[in-house]
Amino acid sequence: MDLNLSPEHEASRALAAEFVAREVTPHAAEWDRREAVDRTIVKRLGDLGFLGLTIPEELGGSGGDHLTYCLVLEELGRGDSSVRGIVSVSLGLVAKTIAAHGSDNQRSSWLPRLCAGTALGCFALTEPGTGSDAANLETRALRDGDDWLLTGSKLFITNGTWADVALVFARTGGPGPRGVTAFLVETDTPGLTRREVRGKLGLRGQATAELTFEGVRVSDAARVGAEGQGFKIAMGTLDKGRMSLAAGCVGLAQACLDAAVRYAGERTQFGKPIAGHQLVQRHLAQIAVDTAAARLLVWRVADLIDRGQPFGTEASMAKLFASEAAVRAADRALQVFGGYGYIDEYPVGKYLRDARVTTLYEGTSEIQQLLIGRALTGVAAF
Ligand code: COS
Repeated sequence: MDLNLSPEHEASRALAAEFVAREVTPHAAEWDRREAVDRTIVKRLGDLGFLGLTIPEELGGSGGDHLTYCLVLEELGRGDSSVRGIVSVSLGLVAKTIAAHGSDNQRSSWLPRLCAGTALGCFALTEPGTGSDAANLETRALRDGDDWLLTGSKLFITNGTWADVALVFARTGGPGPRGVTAFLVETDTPGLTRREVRGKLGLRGQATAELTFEGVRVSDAARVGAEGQGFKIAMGTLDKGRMSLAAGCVGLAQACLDAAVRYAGERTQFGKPIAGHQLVQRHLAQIAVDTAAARLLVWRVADLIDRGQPFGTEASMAKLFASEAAVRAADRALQVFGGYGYIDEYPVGKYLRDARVTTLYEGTSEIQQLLIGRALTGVAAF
């Protein structure tokens, strides 16, 4: 591939590729049609160590560096974005936050299960009224003796109906980012109800939910980090999450390239395979360049993290470019397929539907551009 990867990196990627070829790709279209991936996939992801990557083994994880994580996420994204999303959220947004900010008790009670795939996590930040403007979230946590009572609503929560634990961001203080605190809430706590969000354009296999909190009581031991630190925890988590999503987008774009090249070799028009038509080759070349460039941007972020360097702006660049590259790749692949791309006999229509959300979630393309712009100029334009 593009860089001289170590044998360990190659082995992790090969393991993920083999798993995807055997257990994901053959089922992806059916999961999409029935709007649910097979839930047993969660345990399989845990058994293979994919839900514990980068979490130290002594905390129940499978170790490995962030490049390994990105290689695996790329392969999962190549197979099915809904499956990739399970890992991005339960590991990338929840387990990693517990590892970084959780108490000893939170780490020992959740990390072994989350990493093994016997429990699943969801990240409850977005609300019906606050998406990009996350610092103004309205879900409240009020003190009641030694406990907290949570009231409010969270929307578009990946893994929401499947999760055993939700990392919830709620307002414990005044307005703005400094009034937000993070809590780990078990999803069977009384007062917490979950509703599946149906009718999505893509990611149909993924469990996406609205969570409603009506006086949900949690003890102070459920608080993650200090009071008022929740927004910083969420933003730090999302920086790495953006890399994970970008890695998935690389896999999606690669899947588009693979499908389009294969089809261009098989489909004949004007007396020759369409691969022999210059304008078709142009589409293939553009997908290939987009995919390779996105991959290198992702690997740069992984390398920065593994060397302990700042990486937030680079993560925004990778997320912005890779998500838009995935949408372009899927659109071009569909163009190569012509009418056959428009029916679900072939996978490219699903790729386009799955790709489309990636410029929206984990920070829209517009938010990424504002973050990059602020880093360049020192001026916040939001
Ligand atoms: N890591 C750690 N701390 C961070 C941080 C990061 N990446 N980004 C911001 N912070 C801190 C800041 O340092 C600041 O701390 P102080 O109060 O000590 O100064 C605080 O958080 C507030 O930061 P900021 O002023 O930048 O917050 P804003 O509300 O102005 O804007 C944006 C933040 C718009 C960038 C943020 O809300 C954002 O990223 N929104 C998109 C949300 C998103 O991705 N949603 C998808 C959810 S998951 S599907």
